[in-house]
Amino acid sequence: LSQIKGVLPALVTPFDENENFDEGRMRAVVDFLINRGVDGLYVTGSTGEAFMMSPEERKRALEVVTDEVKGRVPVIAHIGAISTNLSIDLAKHAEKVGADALSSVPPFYWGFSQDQIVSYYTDITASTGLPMCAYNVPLAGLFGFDLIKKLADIPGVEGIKYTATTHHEIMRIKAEIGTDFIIYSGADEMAMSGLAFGADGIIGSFYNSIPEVYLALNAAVAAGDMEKAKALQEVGNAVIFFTLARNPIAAIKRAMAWQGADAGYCRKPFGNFYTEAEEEKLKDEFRAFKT
Ligand code: NAY
Repeated sequence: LSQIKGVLPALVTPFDENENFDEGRMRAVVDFLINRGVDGLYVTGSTGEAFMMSPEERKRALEVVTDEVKGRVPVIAHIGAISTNLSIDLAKHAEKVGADALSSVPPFYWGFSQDQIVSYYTDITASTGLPMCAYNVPLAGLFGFDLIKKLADIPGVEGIKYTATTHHEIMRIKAEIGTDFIIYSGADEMAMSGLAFGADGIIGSFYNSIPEVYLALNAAVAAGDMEKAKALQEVGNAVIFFTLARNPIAAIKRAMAWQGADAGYCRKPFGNFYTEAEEEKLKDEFRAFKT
């Protein structure tokens, strides 16, 4: 994971009007983001609507991405599922089709014990030669520092995608686990503090639609220009907080379409902006939006 740093969109998965995976749009989106300078792609995560897709569809989406990327940027494949066997199947496939790293949410829904979560990551990382980035996200149940330490001891677990907002823990991970344990900050609205507290990169939904803001923010933090980073974070947050109140993934997909890469539509029960009138209303609301 030490080779994968910077700004990585948690890639959207384009679906067409009938909710079928849209390979053409997927390829166009990948090129659009690489041309805009992103440092890598995080595929079939929560922003990629993975949990609304069948395993076959997840595999197909990843195949299309790695085929289109052709090694231009690193690809992290999110292979998380509740069943270890299913995750292993997805992980092996990800390795076969050329992903550079794996990531996984912990098994969720039933409230698994720490031992069960450790076994889950141990079994998956043993099944391939790819590095694993564990995924600490409130939606799947936060780890807590003790569990992060246990996960970091598993051979192959080389880092964490840290989507919790307790950024002081980023410092603690670097101090107590080690600076070579790679951390990606996952809350876009706090990208500046994640990076300032020591994260090696940022992975998030809004790097699909406004990557330049965050590429500039990442560079500003690296250069120690906190005034500039703060100003950029404010620009990003205006977009984020507007969007979060309005079917965020669908709105991000339309915002990409307005910029030349039509990312299609979401799967239900997410809503969509299908008509021109709906899109115009969204644009009007955004013009009128004050943070
Ligand atoms: C993924 O797996 O798609 C992600 O990386 C998601 C990261 C996002 N967090 C969640 C909980 O969806 O980008 C963030 C998030 O959309 C943003 O910070 C706005 O809250």
